[in-house]
Amino acid sequence: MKRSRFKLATHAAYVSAFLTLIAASRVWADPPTTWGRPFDASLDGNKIDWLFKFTTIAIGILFVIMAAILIWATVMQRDTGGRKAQYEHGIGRKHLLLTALVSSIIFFGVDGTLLYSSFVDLTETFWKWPTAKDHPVEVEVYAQQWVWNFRLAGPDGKFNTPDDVVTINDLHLPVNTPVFVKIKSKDVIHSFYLPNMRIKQDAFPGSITQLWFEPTKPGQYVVGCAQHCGVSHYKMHGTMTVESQQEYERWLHDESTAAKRRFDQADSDAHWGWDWEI
Ligand SMILES: [Cu+2]
Repeated sequence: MKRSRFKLATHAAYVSAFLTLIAASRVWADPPTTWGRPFDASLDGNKIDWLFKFTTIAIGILFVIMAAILIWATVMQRDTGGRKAQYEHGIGRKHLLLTALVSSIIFFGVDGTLLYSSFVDLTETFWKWPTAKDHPVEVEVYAQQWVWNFRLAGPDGKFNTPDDVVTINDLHLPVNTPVFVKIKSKDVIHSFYLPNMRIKQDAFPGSITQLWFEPTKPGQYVVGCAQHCGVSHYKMHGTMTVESQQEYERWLHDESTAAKRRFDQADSDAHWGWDWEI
């Protein structure tokens, strides 16, 4: 009897390990996959992915340990002879210390590592804003129900002037160049989301938020809104085209020439840009 229970417990452990392996393989799956994370096409997205992987591994290990204890308790300790279950509240100081030790290892080992790594990533990368010497591409983003408005300064380098390139749901960027984005909202709270860049930032009416990233792979990527912002929230998405420096400059030149031609001083709705410093 004892032998068959042991067999059952072993099989259950195999199934748990197998399921965990499948889950872990999804974390590592390289692009493009039909499910799992969108692939990372940015310089620093790997830092975010590391946090995902660490969290999955830690939770996977804890899951297997907990499942093994539960399976052992329910299968191996099953009452077959009319014996009543016994329980206890823990025996004194020794059990208390053991509980405190296990909790501390999990808390500081898992949560502590995540907190520390996030803090380091933020201070050393994501909040280290590009300066003039990094020559970033500067973009103003104006969110509204339910489109993304993008503004590039054009050849004069100044925002809100006739040569600005203004587009709707269509962002063009050069590859391997830092991109500094400042965001505002016209109406409600939106969230500027670039899944392939592993970056996301809320857009508020009345204040400016910012983020930066560096695309490293040419291609077309989704620009999403990650904040439910009204009935047509699901329609609020655009395209980010990452291209070579030459292609980008050609596009910027053509668009800027066309923008100057159709500039209308009286069209106040079109002049939503703001001075970059503010
Ligand atoms: Cu939105």
